[in-house]
Amino acid sequence: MVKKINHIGVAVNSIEESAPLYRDVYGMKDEGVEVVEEQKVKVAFFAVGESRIELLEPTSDDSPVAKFIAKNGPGVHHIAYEVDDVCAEIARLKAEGVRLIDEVPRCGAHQTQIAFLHPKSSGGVLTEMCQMQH
Ligand code: CMX
Repeated sequence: MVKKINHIGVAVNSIEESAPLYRDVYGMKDEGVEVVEEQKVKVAFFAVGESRIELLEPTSDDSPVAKFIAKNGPGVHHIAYEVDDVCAEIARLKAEGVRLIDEVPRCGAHQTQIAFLHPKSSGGVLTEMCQMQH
């Protein structure tokens, strides 16, 4: 079952241009930048209590985030829920009839294992299940 909101993903054109709002104006702790090659994004995390805002900058024109920005402009892109066992959770959700984007978890930022649910079967919200590596 889901434990908490691990992060909220926000699509941006440029982390460099967007970071000052989160770091300097909102005063959130900057947890650094990482490139997630597999997802074709550069990400920056800003801590908010136990959760984070994840800024997502596309690293190529065929990145899912580039497609999202082209269609909607920058803005909230997904919600990520933390789970103890992502494989068990997606098996459970599949059995509940939820449509999965990732049938097998893949590597996310900060050494996480992640799997996305399709927004068409999660109330129009792109949803990520995320397992921390311990
Ligand atoms: N939130 C809500 N709905 C979304 C969405 C989003 N982020 N992205 C797409 N959609 C909707 C579209 O609006 C569209 O709806 P309509 O048919 O009603 O217009 C539908 O989903 C299909 O969207 P599309 O623009 O045609 O795009 P694709 O089907 O090619 O891809 C998706 C959509 C969700 C399958 C794809 O973006 C995906 O696989 N995402 C998961 C991976 C990802 O987003 N990685 C980046 C973040 C990585 C990280 O956090 O590390």
